[in-house]
Amino acid sequence: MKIHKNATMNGEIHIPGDKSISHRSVMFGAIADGTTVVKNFLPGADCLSTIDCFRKMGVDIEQKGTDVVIHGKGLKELKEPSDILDVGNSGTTIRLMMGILAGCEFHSTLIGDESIAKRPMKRVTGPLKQLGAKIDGRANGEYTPLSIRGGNLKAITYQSPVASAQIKSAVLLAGLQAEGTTTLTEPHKSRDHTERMLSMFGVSLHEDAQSVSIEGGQTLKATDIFVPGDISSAAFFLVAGSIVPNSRIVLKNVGLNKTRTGIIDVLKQMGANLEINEVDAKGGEPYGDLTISTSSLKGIEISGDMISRLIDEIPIIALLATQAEGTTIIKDAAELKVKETNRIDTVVSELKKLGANIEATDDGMKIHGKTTLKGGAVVSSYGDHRIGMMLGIAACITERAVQIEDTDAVRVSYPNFFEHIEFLTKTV
Ligand code: SPQ
Repeated sequence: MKIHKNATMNGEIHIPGDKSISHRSVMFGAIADGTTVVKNFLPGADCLSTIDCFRKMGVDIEQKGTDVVIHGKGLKELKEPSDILDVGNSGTTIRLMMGILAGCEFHSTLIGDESIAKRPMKRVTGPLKQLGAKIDGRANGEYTPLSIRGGNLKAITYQSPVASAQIKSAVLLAGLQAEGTTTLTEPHKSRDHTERMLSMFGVSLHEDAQSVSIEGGQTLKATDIFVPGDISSAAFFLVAGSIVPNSRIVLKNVGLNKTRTGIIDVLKQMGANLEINEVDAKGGEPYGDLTISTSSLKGIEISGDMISRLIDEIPIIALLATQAEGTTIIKDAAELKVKETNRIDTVVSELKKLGANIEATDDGMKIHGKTTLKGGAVVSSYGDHRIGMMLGIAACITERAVQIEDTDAVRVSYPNFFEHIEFLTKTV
């Protein structure tokens, strides 16, 4: 795909449904009793992998675009899959599903694509084994393929070494099926969609600042879910609106859960012209409309507990920082190394090719702005949706055209991303 520099970006778009919430709506609907109706579901490749895996375990799921109906029969009715469960590119699918499978007495095998094969799984298989699940996999359960036979779980108290919603959710979903009360503590609070949605399905949890406890043996009752727009997808157009000259973009119905809004805090600290109009909290998740316009930005430091509130937005924040006066330092973000790609390496290498003054550090990066991005280069997403989209926005401000390889990766979380770029640049 070749993108040419655009003069302005103007208009209003509806950001597709939140990926994290869409995954959970299918998983929890599948293990609940009754019919769960989901609206504004994200029909991205990752969430479709989740649907496919639960269909293989005998769950009747109807999906038409953004409407999904799940006919759940409860946890006990999940069936041993006759085939391998393939999660594609989705870390959320494999890690959360393992938490569910940890309580199921049947056998299953999980695989994913080349990227999943490199991502660490012991962070989840470790605590699940402590609960009593039998799990094996390449490198002693660190990598896929993984095989699991669950059942007979006993509650644990677990101190997670990293703030991760995937670890927390897997442990809670196994804890739901264990004898006793399972408690997980994390260094900083990670996104809390699992806790919010389990409550909507009638499960009671006990939460304080960094811990959450769940009593085993509770059942889920079907409910209706409205999925707000994904703030991680909105982030690309929040940045586009700030850095493309003479722009104003309105983003409708974007999720504003505080565990995810680090990007909004960063934009404000950097001096962006951003208006927030919170609308509602339908389905336990707050959401609202965001209006962003071209801004004069300054560099800042991003570190500590802010990182888990914007971990997936760091690639696009790095681009934002190239257009800010001064230095932006991103630290405490070593988790970036174990995402779909090593996002410290891929962000730094691809932005350098476009002319950015950026350097990698052990746990993040330093970006010196403000730089004119020259472009005129061939760059790649390396199969990572967030890198592909960051490069798509970068190409809107480069002096010369950019050729982006492997743009298909955007299907994972934002299938109509390039259509939205085209729409906004046409409405001038
Ligand atoms: O699902 P996957 O592949 O892990 O997706 C990513 C992403 O960029 O979309 C991470 F690469 O998002 C994760 C996120 O980083 C989704 C997620 C969730 O839904 O629970 C939690 C975060 O991961 P983690 O490891 O911090 O729990």
